[in-house]
Amino acid sequence: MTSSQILVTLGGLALSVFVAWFFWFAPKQRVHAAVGLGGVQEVAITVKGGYSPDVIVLRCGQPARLNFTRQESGMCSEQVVFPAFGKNAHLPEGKTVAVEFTPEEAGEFDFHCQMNMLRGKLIVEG
Ligand SMILES: [Cu+2]
Repeated sequence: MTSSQILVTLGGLALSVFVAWFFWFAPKQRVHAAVGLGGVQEVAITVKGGYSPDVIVLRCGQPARLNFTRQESGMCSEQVVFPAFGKNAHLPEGKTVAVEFTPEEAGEFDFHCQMNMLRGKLIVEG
């Protein structure tokens, strides 16, 4: 190994550690949906290296609209999936895409990118 190879390896390691920290230990942003016109609970979510906010509190039995705006071009975050609600959406860069559904039962439900790398959570309160 040359010294530059070692540097690249160390840089890669440092990056991996940072990514692991970022996904597992970084403080989560928790947000309650605001109820707007027509009783729709709405939240704006920015997609950039993750979902922000990534913990969203919704009320049960009320229609919800999550407005995703993707501010990056990486393939990873191109798609957002809500397995519990049978929903997914394509997120073109720079556009706001609404995902709409009505949570019918209380509980915690994950949403994630297609590869399950970026993750967020919906907390539905009864
Ligand atoms: Cu991904």
